[in-house]
Amino acid sequence: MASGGLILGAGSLGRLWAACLPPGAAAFVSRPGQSPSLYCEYRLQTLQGSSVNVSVPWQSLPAPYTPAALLVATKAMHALPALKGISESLPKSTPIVLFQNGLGSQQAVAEAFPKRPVIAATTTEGANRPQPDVVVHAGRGTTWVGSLNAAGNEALTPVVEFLFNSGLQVEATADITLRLWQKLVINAGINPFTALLDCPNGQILKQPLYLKHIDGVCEELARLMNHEGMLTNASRLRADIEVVARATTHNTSSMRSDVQNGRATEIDFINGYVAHRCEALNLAAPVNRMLTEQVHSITNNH
Ligand code: NAD
Ligand code: KPL
Repeated sequence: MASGGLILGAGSLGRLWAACLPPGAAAFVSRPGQSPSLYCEYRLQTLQGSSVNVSVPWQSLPAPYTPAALLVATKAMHALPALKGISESLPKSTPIVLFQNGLGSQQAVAEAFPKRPVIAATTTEGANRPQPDVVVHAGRGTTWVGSLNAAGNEALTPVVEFLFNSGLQVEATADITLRLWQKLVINAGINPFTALLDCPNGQILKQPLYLKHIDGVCEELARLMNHEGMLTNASRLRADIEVVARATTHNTSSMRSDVQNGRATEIDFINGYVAHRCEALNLAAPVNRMLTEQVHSITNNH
């Protein structure tokens, strides 16, 4: 394990990466006070439908080696608090690789740790956890990886080489912010509607709530993206959203799943981020604000 990596967050995505990396290449960071079981044991249901037993060590910090990377696989609202809880025990040279959807959490981490290598990843791999000890690899995708600060630039190639060992498709990018925005657009146009309508992704497309508000969502997104230097327009964004809604027509979105399971959603980092950024810039964002409030009203995460 001299060059092994660590994973913070043993949920669906963290368990997918841990299962795909070679045995011994990754360990989960144990929480302070966690009961000392040596291994996290679960089954991975592969894309081909087979079931594989996986055993990943729990590692308390500081680790007895310098980790190759720390993959942060918590939800967006937990990334910064989780990192603050362990940063004293993590070598300053270890790259922090952020896998959160949406925007806002990555910038908060980069600001909190300006001297550490901070890298963001955005993935279209799909994983879910129907039972505590089962992870389903639900869809193959691509993981884009790019640095968020100067220290991250130097760490990018070794991090990409580390992630390559998983056999998942990994691509380095010089503009991770654009990739994060592209994913945010898809999530902003699908997730709140699936949560509010309690339906699979494809079913939103004919629903009055979606038809009434999707152009407003996209106009606000396009205005903000143009302001931030990304040339786009609302009809292009709507087309992108609808391609993904159709391609994932039977999927339950992560936000619908969070609502169904009584968990906090990532709405504040998706439509809420758009509303907040627009308001700070004196750009109107009433539709993204309304969707954010509506999702808050059906959950408890105000
Ligand atoms: P998840 O809720 O299944 O897993 C998050 C895990 O983090 C949980 O096990 C939680 O207990 C753990 N956690 C929270 N705080 C912690 C702490 N302080 N220390 C250690 N562990 C802590 O979520 P997920 O589906 O794995 O998603 C993680 C992130 O990846 C989200 O931002 C999500 O949007 C993004 N993402 C997920 C997928 C996917 O297919 N699951 C795909 C793309 C992006
Ligand atoms: O990323 C997703 C999510 O559920 O969060 C989409 C693309 C909407 C697929 O379900």
